[in-house]
Amino acid sequence: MRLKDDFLWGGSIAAHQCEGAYDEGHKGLGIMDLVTVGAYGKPREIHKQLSGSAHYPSHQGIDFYHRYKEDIALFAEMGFKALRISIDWSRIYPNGDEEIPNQEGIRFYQNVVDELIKYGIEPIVTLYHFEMPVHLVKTYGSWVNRTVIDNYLTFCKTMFEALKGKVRYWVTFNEMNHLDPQTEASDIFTYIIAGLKYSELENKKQTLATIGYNMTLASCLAVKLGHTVDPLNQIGCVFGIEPVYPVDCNPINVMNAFKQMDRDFYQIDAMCNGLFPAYKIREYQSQGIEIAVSEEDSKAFRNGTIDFIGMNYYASSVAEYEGAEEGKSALFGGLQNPYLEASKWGWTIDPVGLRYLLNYTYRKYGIPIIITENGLGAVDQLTEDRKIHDEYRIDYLKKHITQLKKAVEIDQVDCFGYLTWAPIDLVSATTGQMSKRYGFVYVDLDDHGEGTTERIKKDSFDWFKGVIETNGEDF
Ligand code: BGP
Repeated sequence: MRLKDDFLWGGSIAAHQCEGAYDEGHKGLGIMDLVTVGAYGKPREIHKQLSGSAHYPSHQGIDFYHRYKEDIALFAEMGFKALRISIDWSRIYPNGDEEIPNQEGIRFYQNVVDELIKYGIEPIVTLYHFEMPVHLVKTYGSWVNRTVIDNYLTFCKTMFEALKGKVRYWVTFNEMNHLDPQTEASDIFTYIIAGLKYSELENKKQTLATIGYNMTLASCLAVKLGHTVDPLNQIGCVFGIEPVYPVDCNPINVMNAFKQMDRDFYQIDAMCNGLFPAYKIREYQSQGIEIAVSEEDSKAFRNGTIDFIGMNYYASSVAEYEGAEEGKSALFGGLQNPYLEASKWGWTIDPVGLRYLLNYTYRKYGIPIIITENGLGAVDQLTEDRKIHDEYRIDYLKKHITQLKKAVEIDQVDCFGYLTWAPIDLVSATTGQMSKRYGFVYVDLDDHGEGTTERIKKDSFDWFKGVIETNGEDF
């Protein structure tokens, strides 16, 4: 079986990483508007409020807010079939809990979606990609509080209605799976997902479990809502998953790897099986964590199963030896795999891991999967004649697409799209850097926000165009 004729080739971007214009169009302050750029190897700083001397990359992004037409035209030139965007919650409800939405924010996303449709590009819309209004964190304590679920649903309803008939594919959340009470989290990760600093949480395990539960519940309720607004809506959730390999074949280490990888799946279990998994509740109870699933919640899980799974895939990890304090992902300085190379930021490059993950997930749930993010963060050199020869990026993507095709053609996985992160350079989520570049299109901006913002096609631009033209048959 070949890739489907309507296979969705394209890319993914997120509002807070590309739009900029953080205080235009009556936008409120979002949590990512308070995070600075990090130096190499150093985490980004998180502020409680705007501080004059700090440099906040999200304040200008790559100015997509004003230049979206130009950028979408470039995606169309590559022949994109789909673009995944996110809606910045704080553009629609500046504080998150108003009764009336901000029309200017709605209009902006309607315009972006219309622009995509103009070129026959399928919009895929993420409703939560780390863009929570700061006010919701300050007033209600973020996802720990169920009031925020109601606020989120109000926001979802507004967008389902505003884009009805134009958007068919929706994503409730991006990567809610990174918070698990079993693992020591980094400040930046709990902050990105929920606007809270890990080191400042009082009852860490209970808080992370509650957030994980409430977000899962919110996703299920949003799925139900979206299906009610328009039964034609296809609604999924996106997870950032790394295959976790055992460090050797000692059974205890194999068990260790299983446990570490399994942590990322309980929410997908809930969303696909229509039931919050009993094993998770029992595990929580054994650790003194209380999660109570009411009758009403059970009904919400039952009625809110997803239509597809979105997978963000960058790297695989190696589990620590039994007895090690905790398992760290390769994304955050965990053990390196001696068989694999890694990017400058230490993320392992593992194309076969993509085939493994697609197989693993499809066999577990049997519903369609779309790769919602995959790409290589690298430092690109602009030559004197203003070109970027990014053969390393082409090599990375080529190898991953080859494995994806094996998963579809040999292993019969139902995968309906491949979206690269990110088709245009934008601000990195974990580091805040511009110099960690992913795009087919170079954006002339440095880590300090200096530059012309000019867009320049890299060598990978024409290469990816060819991939799409031949539906992945020739590249
Ligand atoms: C994913 C996020 C994206 C994106 C990507 C790359 O986890 O969904 O928002 O940023 O990672 O990460 P980074 O930008 O830190 O290189």
